[in-house]
This record gives sequence, structure tokens and C-alpha cells, in this order.
Amino acid sequence: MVEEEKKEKVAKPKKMADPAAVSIDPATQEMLAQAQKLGIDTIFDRAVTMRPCNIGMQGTCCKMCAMGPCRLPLPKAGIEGEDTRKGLCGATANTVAARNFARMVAAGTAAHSDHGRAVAEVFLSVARKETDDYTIKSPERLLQIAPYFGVATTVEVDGEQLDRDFDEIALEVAEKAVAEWGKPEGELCYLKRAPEPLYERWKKLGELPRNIDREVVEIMHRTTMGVDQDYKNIVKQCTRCSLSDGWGGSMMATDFQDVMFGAPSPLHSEANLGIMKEDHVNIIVHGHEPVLSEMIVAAAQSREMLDYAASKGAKGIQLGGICCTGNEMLQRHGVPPAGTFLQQELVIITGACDAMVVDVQCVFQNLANVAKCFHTKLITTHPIAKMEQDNVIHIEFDEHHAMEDAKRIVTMAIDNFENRGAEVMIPKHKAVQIAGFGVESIKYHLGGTFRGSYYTLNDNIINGRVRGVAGVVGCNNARTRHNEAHITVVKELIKNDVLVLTTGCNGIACAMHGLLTPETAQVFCGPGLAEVCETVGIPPVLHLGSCVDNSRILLAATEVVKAGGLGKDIRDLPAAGSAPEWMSEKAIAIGQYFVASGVYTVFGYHMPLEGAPVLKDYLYKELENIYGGMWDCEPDPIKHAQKMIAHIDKKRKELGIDKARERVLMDMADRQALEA
Ligand code: MSK
Repeated sequence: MVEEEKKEKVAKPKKMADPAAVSIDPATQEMLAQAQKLGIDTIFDRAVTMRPCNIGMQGTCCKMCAMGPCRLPLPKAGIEGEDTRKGLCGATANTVAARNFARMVAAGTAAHSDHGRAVAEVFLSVARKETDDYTIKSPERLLQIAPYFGVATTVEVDGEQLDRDFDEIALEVAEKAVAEWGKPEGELCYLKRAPEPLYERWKKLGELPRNIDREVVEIMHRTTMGVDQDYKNIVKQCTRCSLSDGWGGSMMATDFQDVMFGAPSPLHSEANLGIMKEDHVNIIVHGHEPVLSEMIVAAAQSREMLDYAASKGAKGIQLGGICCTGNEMLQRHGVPPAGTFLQQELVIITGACDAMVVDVQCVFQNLANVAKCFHTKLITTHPIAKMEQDNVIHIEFDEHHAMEDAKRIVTMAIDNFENRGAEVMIPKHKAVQIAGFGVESIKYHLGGTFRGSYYTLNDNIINGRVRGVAGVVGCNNARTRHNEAHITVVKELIKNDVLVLTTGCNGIACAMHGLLTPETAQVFCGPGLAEVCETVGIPPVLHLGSCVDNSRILLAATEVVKAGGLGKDIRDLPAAGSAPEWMSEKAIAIGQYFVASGVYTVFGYHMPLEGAPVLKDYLYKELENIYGGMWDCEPDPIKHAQKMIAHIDKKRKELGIDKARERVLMDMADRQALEA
């Protein structure tokens, strides 16, 4: 027997994921089985063969210097008496875990905020009239945000207030916005958008971010070897840095995307792998920054490209999205998401993906290996996000010739249509969704045409029809069953009359599983929420967009505070946050700014804090005394939702609205009596 044969005889069969065990989505299960049949490895199989590091999971592996890594796992028997664990330099488990946590906050903030910077810089080009490809599609949004940058929108002429020249306003806003990343003094302009008591709290605590880059740099400095060794002081900087994301970089990304690409409003679309079409050219956009994808949508809809596709035998061009570039294209153009984070490889395995265009964040390097097995052109477009594999094409996007770049990419996809192999398998599964909600559309839908305010929502919260509001957001995680926690948490919340605001991959998951339609209310909601949704015709889960659009949740919460009757601060609201399947450092930055804004925030997958119980206790309990919000972690999705509901009920009690009140129909005399 030759050596090779011997090896084959003794080699154990490679462990593979069980499709039904790793996802609740039938399309994903089908495609994973297809991948396994074709011998193509995906994240689901890799998660079976590679286990995470136990010490890293506890958050207590320190690799800040070359004397380590120093590993400080929690002893199996727990710690009795003094915790004597320390690294070579003496760093305690609390210091190690806090530094690791802080670096996640810094990385997450950097990612969101660098995205925001890129968008602000494109807007600066627009304001300077250096590009014809982008314009200002929402002048209303620009005029709305200008005052926060200290930019006047009117000018006094002969004692009269007249509208100021619009181009001048745009340029001044753009210049002030770009400076937010590096201005030498002062504080971020948007912080004053928060309710006043919240702003004052941050000020009193000395946590107002100065400029975005500085807060990220300061975390990197503080957490380098031998600097900050007080976990509470490290967490303080986590707050300041994360606020520069939520109330800074992310919020500006959202706003300038709205200014240039239009503010979203509710629209109809679909979701899941079944959106791909066998007889169309399929182009998938993936990542987070929508600046190039906006142009790809325009190019794909142009007569020139449609005619070219027809000349190659295609019936049309089908665009689809993955992750948050997908969410951006969904909320403004109705481009359907083909799937969540964990489905990115599966899109290519359909054999019908003619081009996948990626920008930044959440992009698997293994896409290149999967693309090699098919005809798919994998195109990177961002100077900071290239791939080493030689089958990847790099077409660097430049806002000064954006349409030209977009047409080149669409043409490449069309030319590739005829190269498809025999192995095309598109799962049939897809669901209908209504997406594209925002601060204004919630106001419009719940306030009505004549009473556009959050008053009606507040009224429904006060009378108990809506028990509270939850922001459920975030990623998939290959260590948990794809979409199971997302869907279970959301269903449990709406069953208990909690209105859900969603973003990111949770939004895509909810769409895939049919929770984003008004009809959902009848099937899954408690009676109060169902009544409200049916009356105004909205889904019980409102999709607010991408990860940077978590800023819309902060602003919606601020509007609820402003509308009155539910306290004076976000911390007073019957509200809670959740990331059931988080995996990204960006989720940690988001969680920290939600907590520091007063929101009780529960994560589903475990947090890297178990090895540092004192730090964990500080984040999970003591922060409530400081901010009104605190962290928590609960992997069981029903318990997870119930914890959120318990917090909502606690806030209802504090507000004195814990007993459901019946709506009383008042006549004029009753109203006059009230006014008296
Ligand atoms: S894409 S950050 S997996 S939500 Fe924003 Fe999804 Fe999380 Fe990426």
C-alpha cells in the first residue's frame, strides 16, 4: 500500500457543520449543503473545526508588549480571597480585560468614524463643486443640521432675516464637519443634540469628546504597556471615545449620506438569497460605505447598461446587498438584501453572482477562495481594504469620477454573465419587507399628517398599548445558530407589546424571517402593539438602516424625550437595547455609547469579561448609577428579551405608568375641563 493510500485510510473524515443545526434559515441550510457537496469550505464549517481560545474569550490575555502574551485565566475553582493573578508587569485581570475592552471600543469607533469621515469628505467635494456625480438630494436635512455646526441659515438684511445663499451654507457645514475629526479645541458639535440632562452629565463627568481622532488615539495610548492601570479610568475613556462615534462619526455618516443620497422613507422590498435571478446579471454590493454603491445603483438602472445587459442575453440587472452597504441601498432604493453577514460566501456559491463589489468592514477574506471556484468577479474598491489573492480585481473608487468607476464595474459584471458555469443553484426562499424608516417617518406614521410629532407614540406608551421601545441591532456570529437569537428576541419583544427599532444584520434577519411587514402585527404582536400597528399601518419592527444608523435610534429616543410625558432624559424611558448575535468590535463601541446615553444594553453572545469579575460587575451594575444605562449579557434569547422587558417595566413603574390606562374618548366639555 503506498504511503498516500495509507494516510487516506487512517485520516478521519473532515468535520463539517450540520446545516440544520447552524442556521434557522432554509436558504442558508440549502446553500451550505450545496457548498459541502461541492467541497467548498465556508465559515460554518470553519467554526466547527476551529475552537476559540479559552483565555482570550475571558478577556484576560495581555499582548500589549513582547514579554507576553501574559495569560490570566480565572482558576477553575473560582477566586477565594485576594485575586493575586498578575502579568509580568503586575497588570491585574481587571486592567488586562479593561484594556482589551477599550481597544475594541477604539477599533469600533475608528471603523464607524472613518466611514463618516469618508462621507463628509465626499460632501466637501460636492460643496466645493469638484464633482458632478454627487449632488445634494436633501437640502432639508442640510438646513436641519447646519445650526448644530454653528452655521447660520439666514442672514439679516436691513433688519430682515433672509435665507442665506445655500451654496455658502453647504460649504461652511462641510468644512466644519470635516474638522470634527481633528479640531484642536472645543467639543464635538453634535453632543448638544442629546437631551440637556444627558449632555450636562457627560460634561460633569469630564467625558465630552473633544475630536474623534483624539479619543481613539487616547485609548491606544492609555492601553499601551505601562499607562492607565485603573479599570474605572479606562472605562471612562471608553465612554468618551464611544460618544465620539454615536453622537459624532456615525451620526455625521448618517446625516451626510441623507444629505447627498436622500433621507430614507418607507419602501417595499424583499430579502434573502432568493432575490437573485438566474436570467439576470446579478451584482452584489457588500461592506459599509455607500458612496460607490450609490453610483452602481444609478449605473445599473441606466438605459445604456440595461441595453448592454440585453445584448448579452440577460433579462436585466439584479442588484442585491450584503451587510450594511446592502442596508444603505435598501433604505434609499429598495435594493433587496441577499443576506446577512454569515451568508456572504453563500451568495457566490449560488453560481449566479456575476460580480461582488466590496468596500470596507465585515468582508471575509475567504470570499476570494470561494470566488475562485466560480466565475464571480470579486472587486475591492477601497484603498484601505485590498485582498492578497490574485483573482481579486481592485478598482479604486474616486468620487471625482465615481460614475465612470461604477459603469466599469457594471460592464465587467455584464461581460461575465456568459461565463456562468453549470452549477447554478438559487434557493427559492425570500420574504417581503417594508424598510426605510427614520426619525421623520416614525414621526409621520405615528403622529399622522396633521400632528407630525412623537406625541402619539408617547401617548401609546403612557396608556400601555406600547409597553416600551427596544433597539435590537447587530451582527451574526458563527458561534451561535444563524439568526435564531435575532428572531427569538424580536418575537418575544413584540409579543409583549414592545416596539422594535432595528438596524444592521438584525434588520436583514428580521426581513428574511418576515417580521418587517404590517401584517406581522396580527400574527406575532401582543394586542396593544398590534392595535397601534394596524391603525397606522406600520410593521412592529421598524428597520432604520445600517450600523452607523444606530444614531437614528439615539435621535428617535431624544424625540421621545422632547415630546414629553416620559421623563427628561433617555435614561428615564421605558427602553432597552440588544445585540443578540454580536461579533464585531463595532458592536462594543455601539454598546458603550448606548449605555453611556442611558440605555440598558444586553448582548447575546458572551462578553470577553468573564476572567475579570470585578470589571464585569462594574460594567453590568455600577454603570447604572452613573449613566442610568448598563451592560448585560444573556445568551438564552427568551431570558434575554425578558430581561429587557423587566427593565422596561422598571422604568414604567418609576414613571408611574405601570398600570395600563384605558383610552378615554373625550368630548369638548371634557377637554375644556382638562384645560381648566
Ligand atoms: S454589517 S458590523 S455584521 S451588523 Fe454592519 Fe452586520 Fe455587524 Fe457587520
